[in-house]
Amino acid sequence: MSGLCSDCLDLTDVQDAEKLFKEQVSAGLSSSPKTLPSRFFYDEIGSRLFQQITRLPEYYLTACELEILRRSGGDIISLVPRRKFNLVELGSGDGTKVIQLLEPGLADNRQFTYLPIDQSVSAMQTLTSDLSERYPELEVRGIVAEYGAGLEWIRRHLKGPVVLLFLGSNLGNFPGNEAEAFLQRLRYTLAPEDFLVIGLDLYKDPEIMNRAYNDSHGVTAQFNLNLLRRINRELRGNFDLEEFRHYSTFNPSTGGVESYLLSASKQSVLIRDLNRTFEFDRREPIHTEHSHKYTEDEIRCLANRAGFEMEANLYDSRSYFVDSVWRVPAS
Ligand code: AVI
Repeated sequence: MSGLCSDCLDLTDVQDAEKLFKEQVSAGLSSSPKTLPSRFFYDEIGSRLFQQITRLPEYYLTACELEILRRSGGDIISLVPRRKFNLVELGSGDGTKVIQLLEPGLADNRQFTYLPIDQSVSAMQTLTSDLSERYPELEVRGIVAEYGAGLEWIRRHLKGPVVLLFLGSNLGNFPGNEAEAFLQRLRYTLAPEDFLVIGLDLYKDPEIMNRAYNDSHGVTAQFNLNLLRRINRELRGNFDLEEFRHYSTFNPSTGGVESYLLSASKQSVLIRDLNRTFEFDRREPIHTEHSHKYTEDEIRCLANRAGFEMEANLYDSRSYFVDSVWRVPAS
């Protein structure tokens, strides 16, 4: 554990993270079809590219959620009993969204601590110092950690009611049944009458979804290709980024936008730290991300199965996105 920024707690285990990256790259590129987990997108460069994606006109998700929170941030805060509480955010990013809850909370003289959890030290440093400068009266404590370690810290250390924000359709990137298991973990972290506010992208016209993952500026392509750049840098790989192409498309059978990197030619790639060479056929895919798009039924079912009660569903004006407010039942 190390104190990298004054208002932050750093729970990162660097050795563990490096080991996991190595193991998962090796397993993913040895499997058929080849895969690389999307959780590894977010090194410093990837986190910056993702922030750029959120500002693209085609990537409607962020603008829709911001619209919802601008309108209803104050209502979410008013659901919490009038005593000191904790506003926890998993995967906090640049803070643009949470401001829509912080401002009404502060304006209403509510007592609370804001605890963002994010893997990126630099993103956390920027966020906590920006917020402290802008709102000197705000109590903020950043936690630099993977979701799992961050949640465990929350479960052990926090006293008082919790509102947990899990925004941006981040749940949609969990593979298959891991999403449900993760929601159960969130439920276990929370106490009776705590709230989870979960942002989910809704199933809509595939053309709209396809445009969001194939932006005209090529930022999403760079974001996807950055996985290979990261392997080159951290595991001494020799991927030629010009020899791989970004490909994303909605798949109605899986209910998600599936993203791939396609090999432009038959080629061999050496990853020195793995002591291995991987062979690629022309147009062979590496599956890099599943971005799930939810139906209303799926959302209801997820909430029930994880043991939450659905309190409210907040939609943007086009009903592209929902912030669903779930409560842990009273014991
Ligand atoms: C973070 N996550 C919800 C984004 C998504 O939409 O799946 C990541 C992303 N991938 C491509 N564009 C954005």
